[in-house]
Amino acid sequence: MSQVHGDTTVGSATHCPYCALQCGMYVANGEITPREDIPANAGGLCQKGWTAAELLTSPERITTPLLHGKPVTWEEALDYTAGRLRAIRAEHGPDAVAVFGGGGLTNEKAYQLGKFARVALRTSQIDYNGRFCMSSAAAAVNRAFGMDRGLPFPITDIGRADAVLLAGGNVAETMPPFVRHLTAMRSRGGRLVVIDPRLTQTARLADLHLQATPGTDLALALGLLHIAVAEGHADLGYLAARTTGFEAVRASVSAWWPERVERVTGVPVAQMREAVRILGEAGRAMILTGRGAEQHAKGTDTVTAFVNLALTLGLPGREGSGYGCVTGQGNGQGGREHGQKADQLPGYRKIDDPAARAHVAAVWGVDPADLPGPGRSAYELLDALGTPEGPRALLLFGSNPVVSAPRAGHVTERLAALDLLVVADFVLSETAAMADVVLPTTQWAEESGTMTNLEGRVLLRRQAAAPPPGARSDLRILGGLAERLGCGEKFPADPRTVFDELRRASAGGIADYSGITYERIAAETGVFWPCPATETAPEAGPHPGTPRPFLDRFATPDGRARMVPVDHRPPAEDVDEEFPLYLTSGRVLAHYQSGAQTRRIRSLNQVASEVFVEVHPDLAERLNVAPGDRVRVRSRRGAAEAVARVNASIRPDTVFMPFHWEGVNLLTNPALDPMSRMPEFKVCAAALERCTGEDMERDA
Ligand SMILES: Nc1nc2c(c(=O)[nH]1)N[C@H]1C(S)=C(S)[C@@H](COP(=O)(O)OP(=O)(O)OC[C@H]3O[C@@H](n4cnc5c(=O)[nH]c(N)nc54)[C@H](O)[C@@H]3O)O[C@H]1N2
Ligand SMILES: Nc1nc2c(c(=O)[nH]1)N[C@H]1C(S)=C(S)[C@@H](COP(=O)(O)OP(=O)(O)OC[C@H]3O[C@@H](n4cnc5c(=O)[nH]c(N)nc54)[C@H](O)[C@@H]3O)O[C@H]1N2
Ligand code: SF4
Ligand SMILES: [Mo]
Repeated sequence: MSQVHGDTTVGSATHCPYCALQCGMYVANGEITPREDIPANAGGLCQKGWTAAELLTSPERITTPLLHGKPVTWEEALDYTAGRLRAIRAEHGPDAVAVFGGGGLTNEKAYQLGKFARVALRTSQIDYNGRFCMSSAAAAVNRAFGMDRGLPFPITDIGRADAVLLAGGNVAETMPPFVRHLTAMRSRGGRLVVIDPRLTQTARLADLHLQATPGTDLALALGLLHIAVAEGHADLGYLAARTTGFEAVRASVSAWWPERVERVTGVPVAQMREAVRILGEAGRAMILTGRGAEQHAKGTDTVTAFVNLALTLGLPGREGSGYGCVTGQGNGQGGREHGQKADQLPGYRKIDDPAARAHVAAVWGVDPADLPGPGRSAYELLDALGTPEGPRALLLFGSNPVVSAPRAGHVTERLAALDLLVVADFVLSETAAMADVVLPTTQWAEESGTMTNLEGRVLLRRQAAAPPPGARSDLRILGGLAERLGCGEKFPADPRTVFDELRRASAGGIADYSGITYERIAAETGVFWPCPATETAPEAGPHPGTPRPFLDRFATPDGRARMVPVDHRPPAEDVDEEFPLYLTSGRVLAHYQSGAQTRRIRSLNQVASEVFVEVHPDLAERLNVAPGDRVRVRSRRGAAEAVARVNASIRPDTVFMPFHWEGVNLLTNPALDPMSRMPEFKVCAAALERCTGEDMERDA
């Protein structure tokens, strides 16, 4: 599609449909080439990015609405849906209808979905899959810094650091072009430390790999902090000037002497000391966390412990140093700012804050008293579906919980118990296949909108291809439903119109987008939030955006970072005789998330076509398992079969399964973090055995 003169929303320069790196790419006539002008990828792409256009024209694409599996017209699908929603609401009240969103949705969609729930449905029951993603890091940095921006610095700062500690992130497989920033750092003499129970592709790049037992990062961080204090690396001047609470934190780590931490984590004392030396002696250092450290029932406290370590070393708010969470989904950052979260209104406002309610209600043209309060968090919402107290209808945009939710067998039962399940998607995902109504949507390259990448840089995805007849954008679908619910005028389908309203709704909030326009993003290759509109002081010129928000002060009332003492505790479910192995989970390069998209791309599916479990050779020998054997992995929640991959890069007490296929989430433990409501995806107790001939016959 050629550039329409003067229209910034159409053109070949756009961004990848997948992860939070949001690599810049050109899409023209089905061909993808990388953009050089976007710093996150600067000319790089991973194989998922290179092949992303294939799904635009895939025969597996759905382009006709389905009602109970049968093709129907849009009028029929929307009339039916709105009629059922009205009936369910009339019989059971507004909270009987729930909404589930996704961190892959554009800012405009995430905003509109939150508004749709509160204004068109008047339900409190909305949450999204970001709860399963970076919510623990978000809770921890909100507590510490008063603001949650994944990386509070440009990604290129990483290349200029002298040391990086990466806890539980495998960027070599999850964001391959990210590696160039780590390589840039190392080529300048900087050092990389990685914490991971597996010797991953990322850990292979590291100068030091701490191969901790799953679920023990909190103890490890406390141990590193203990050593940092004992060896004189605490930056007392910085701590006095920029933080509160250090004394309590110092007292709380005194009991975490190195030998004790070694017993809990399996990491040798000498390696801990080396890690602290690398960080403590670096001029500029960074501590980063990924899902490995965060997706635990103690994820918030674990991230807090790493933040405390960073603060003790004097890193956050110093140019070139800091703490950051490596956000995951394409719009994982923006998706958590604009109101699709149960407790939230646009601009990263709290839904229970009267001033926030008044501001947003004015933008929406409703009475603040009519806005619902906070609803259930993602897993609690899924768990309540179809129960006497819970929602009876669910509208789902941008997630595939049948594969990706913890204890997915149970979640699938809950979805089946609904009176109405409506799924908007462009493929028939495992979840869409269960739906009463499937609404076929346009895809990333066929629509425009903004995405906020892992740095907090707001980017413009331009429309680069024409949508197939039959598909409608999520915004148009929401507009069509709103019209039938009597408030269509409040739900325009044009992304720019929605963005302009989002700007007003976010004005004055923590994530203030009011000074960001499509034109500015296009001209500047992105704008960092917060970026307030400065119309009140025109002589000051437009606000430049905020690449490094903490240089002068943190976003807390007194401007200081809050250090909060935390303590280690074992996983929600520890190993025992019956379930003697730690089971952890994560990703492989070729597939994205639940695989709904990438399992439908031929070349990616050829590289990785079935679920496997990684097993250490010693464990394999003990269990009489050979490479390639079919094995059964069991937990207290269920059982799943997988092909054994025997390799020495994993701890002998741990097995790993990717979650891109149905399998591992039949086993995972939905124990939730008390603050973030994050489920414990990254550790549960499991057992493994070779499948017998009988199993194979039964499965055949
Ligand atoms: N290829 C690919 N890339 C992706 C995605 C994808 O699905 N596929 N998804 C995107 C999204 S949404 C996200 S959130 C990011 C996630 O990006 P990452 O956080 O890098 O991904 P994971 O593979 O989930 O987990 C990272 C590592 O944590 C390790 N780990 C497991 N348990 C523990 C533990 O207890 N402690 C520690 N320290 N480490 C542990 C695992 O061995 C794994 O290597 O990736 C994004 N990019
Ligand atoms: N065991 C285990 N489970 C995990 C994790 C783990 O590490 N281990 N990680 C968790 C994490 S970090 C995440 S982020 C979740 C992700 O898991 P999911 O929430 O299931 O994410 P996706 O697989 O990306 O599902 C997105 C769905 O929405 C569709 N879609 C994509 N874009 C759009 C759009 O713009 N509009 C609409 N209507 N549909 C769209 C896609 O086709 C796909 O079907 O999984 C979590 N589950
Ligand atoms: S790293 Fe992420 S954004 Fe970049 S091409 Fe791969 S999937 Fe797309
Ligand atoms: Mo994620």
